[in-house]
Amino acid sequence: MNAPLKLYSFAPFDRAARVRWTALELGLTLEEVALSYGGGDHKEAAYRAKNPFGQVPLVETAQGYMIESVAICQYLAEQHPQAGLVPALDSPLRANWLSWLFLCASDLDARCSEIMNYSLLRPDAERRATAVNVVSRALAVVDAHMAEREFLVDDTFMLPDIVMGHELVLLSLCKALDSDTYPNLLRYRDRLGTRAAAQASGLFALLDRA
Ligand SMILES: N[C@@H](CCC(=O)N[C@@H](CS)C(=O)NCC(=O)O)C(=O)O
Repeated sequence: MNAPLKLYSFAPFDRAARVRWTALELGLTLEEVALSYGGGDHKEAAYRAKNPFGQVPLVETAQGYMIESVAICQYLAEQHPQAGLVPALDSPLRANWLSWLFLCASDLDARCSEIMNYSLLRPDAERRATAVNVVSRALAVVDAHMAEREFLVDDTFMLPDIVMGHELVLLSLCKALDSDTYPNLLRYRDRLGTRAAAQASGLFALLDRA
């Protein structure tokens, strides 16, 4: 059996959720290291020696420490290509797959993070409203994209669905994803949540408590 993948996180909803869900889709064994955000574990010298940015997620791989949630997910998915989360380099799906993955990892990630901050972590109604308004333009496009699809790329479950799924759960926790405005995204989110690995990740259980 391979050594467990050591994953550092704060909570079930932070960006480590993407790594956890990906690892579970790949059938990897995880060894979780829970850091205390409030207690400032991530600011301690011992942790900063592993990740000088003082953030999670962080994983320990055979090649050393690795940071950046989506990079970690892509790395793991490429190590296990048989799971089908990543198309081969010469696949005609690769360009579309990369476009969706980077949309999730850049613009959507930044907007969801703002909404999370201004809704729950440092509540600020005005800034929250601005962030919700900005993200609404992109979400409307994704909602239309999902009108007649099950998954983002080639109607096949792949890595961009995990990152998007995480962001949809965060938006839901912040009450920024209503079913009247985004009916297709809500159905897509719930479809993702039925996957065994998604359930085992603990991410979707948070919706029951929201
Ligand atoms: N782009 C990074 C962002 C990492 C990040 O911002 N992590 C948050 C938790 S989701 C964090 O560690 N925040 C603590 C801090 O910045 O002090 C990634 O995707 O991994």
